[in-house]
Amino acid sequence: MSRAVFPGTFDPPTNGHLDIIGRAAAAFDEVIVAAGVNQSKKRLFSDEERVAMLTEITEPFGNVRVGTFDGLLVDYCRAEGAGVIVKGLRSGGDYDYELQMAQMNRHMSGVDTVFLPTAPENAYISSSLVKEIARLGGAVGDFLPPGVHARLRDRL
Ligand code: COD
Repeated sequence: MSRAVFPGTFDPPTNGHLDIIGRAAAAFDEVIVAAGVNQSKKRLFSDEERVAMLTEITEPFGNVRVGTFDGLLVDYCRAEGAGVIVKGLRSGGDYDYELQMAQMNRHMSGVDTVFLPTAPENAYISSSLVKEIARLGGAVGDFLPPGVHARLRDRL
């Protein structure tokens, strides 16, 4: 059985994340969407809120579950018996950053990373930009699953 982990901050989850989740779900027997928790970066949404949003948007997929991790990603993969990490790539910049982590993670644990190229229509979506635009009064409904959009509107 192939089990993959799709890790991220997901603050908040976007249509770009959701596309990668759906494609990973089609490629692997089981996918764990793992939200990093207790990390130093300041978040707009709490750990519980990010897990709730991820649980809601992954509900249609029968082979996806949501988890949280704190510490090294490879330790979480080992604990969950996952042999693959899934990452989405939007650009050469993402690739440069992700390649180094993929090689380091493989060196540490033998866990390999599979990169999925973003769908072109999601290539310019990032959680940070969406939050900035929303804070400044811009429309972000095109970039977010509806439930996530509603939560962001409430928050801001
Ligand atoms: N289209 C496609 N993919 C996308 C899009 C989009 N529009 N937006 C984001 N993605 C992808 C990202 O490329 C990434 O693969 C994933 O979705 C999650 O993105 P984010 O921004 O929510 O999360 P990140 O990149 O901040 O998450 C970083 C981690 C938490 C995964 C990383 O810091 C980590 O592994 N931390 C654990 C500590 C550790 O093990 N450190 C050692 C590393 S070698």
